Amino acid sequence: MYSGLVLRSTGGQNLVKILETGEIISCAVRGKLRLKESRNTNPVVVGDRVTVSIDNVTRQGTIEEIKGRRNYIIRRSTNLSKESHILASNIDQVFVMATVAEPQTSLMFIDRMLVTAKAYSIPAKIILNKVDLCQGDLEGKMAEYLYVYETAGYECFVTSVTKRIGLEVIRNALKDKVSMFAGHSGVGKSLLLNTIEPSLNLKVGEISKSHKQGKHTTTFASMHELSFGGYVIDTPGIRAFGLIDIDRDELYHFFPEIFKFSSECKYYNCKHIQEPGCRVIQAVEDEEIPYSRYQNYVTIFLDKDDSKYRTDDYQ
Ligand SMILES: Nc1nc2c(ncn2[C@@H]2O[C@H](COP(=O)(O)OP(=O)(O)OP(=O)(O)O)[C@@H](O)[C@H]2O)c(=O)[nH]1
Ligand SMILES: [Mg+2]
Ligand SMILES: [Zn+2]
Repeated sequence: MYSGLVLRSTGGQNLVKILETGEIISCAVRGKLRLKESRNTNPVVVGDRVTVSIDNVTRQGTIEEIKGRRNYIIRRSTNLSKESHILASNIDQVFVMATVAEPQTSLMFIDRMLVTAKAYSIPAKIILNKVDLCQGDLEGKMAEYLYVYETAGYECFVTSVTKRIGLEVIRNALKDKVSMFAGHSGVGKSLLLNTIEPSLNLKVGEISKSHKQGKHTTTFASMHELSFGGYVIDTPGIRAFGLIDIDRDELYHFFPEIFKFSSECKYYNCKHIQEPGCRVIQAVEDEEIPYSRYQNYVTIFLDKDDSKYRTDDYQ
């Protein structure tokens, strides 16, 4: 038996790096394991640590066991479906990549991704890409995004991948870590990774002229080893991010700056919606908490769609 790291998992075939030998082989999944995990759309996910047996003659591998996941990031597959989907597991940090143009990422989309990362205890950082396109109004918009997330306490990187601005500091942040990249289609995830590590040769798409959006060029998540240490996970563009597994009353725990002020609220079980003596609301008025963050907190809190708060126990 060998220890493996899942680099890719598509259509029943899994690309696994054998840690003892460094060899990368294709592996099937042992039938009983598929059955056990059948509630999930994909039993094996990128980032999984697995136990593998290898046939001496064919060199074909079989995944015999999935080791316990240190963490994972999950989302509802689509807005309508109740299905959930693990994007990747055993992640050290997630980079939420956003752009204010071509395509435009909303603050709500970023907030939902940040809530999810926080709920799974995965540190999140924000990349604001395509700063080269930001003139006039867009320059102001970029500054607003930067203000919102820096005030909220997140580390932000402003970049232009095509003009090679701001990339060195990201490269340094990737060293020796497992980093996942997520965001809408077309924000530049794959091009950024190719630029930092040219040997990756990931497929890069175009922006549609009419919709100013990406064309879903990356179609499956894949993990790649970096020559200077660490791994990156490129993921397909996400249209909308459905939250799951979150207890409504705990939602404020996942907005770090709201959580920080909540201990000073008058009522012990304050939900920070309209309670008297709410320190969070005071902080919003004093601009210590960005208004958009608070507004999105309230919107998610009041959202009637209960499936958002549905609990699933994956492991
Ligand atoms: N102007 C400008 N264009 C960029 C920048 N970064 C990426 N692009 C362009 O954006 C387009 C999409 O880039 P990709 O790397 O394929 O985007 P992606 O996020 O991987 O998209 P999906 O795989 O569909 O999720 C390409 O045409 C890139 O050249 C940038 O900093 N500035
Ligand atoms: Mg891509
Ligand atoms: Zn409060």
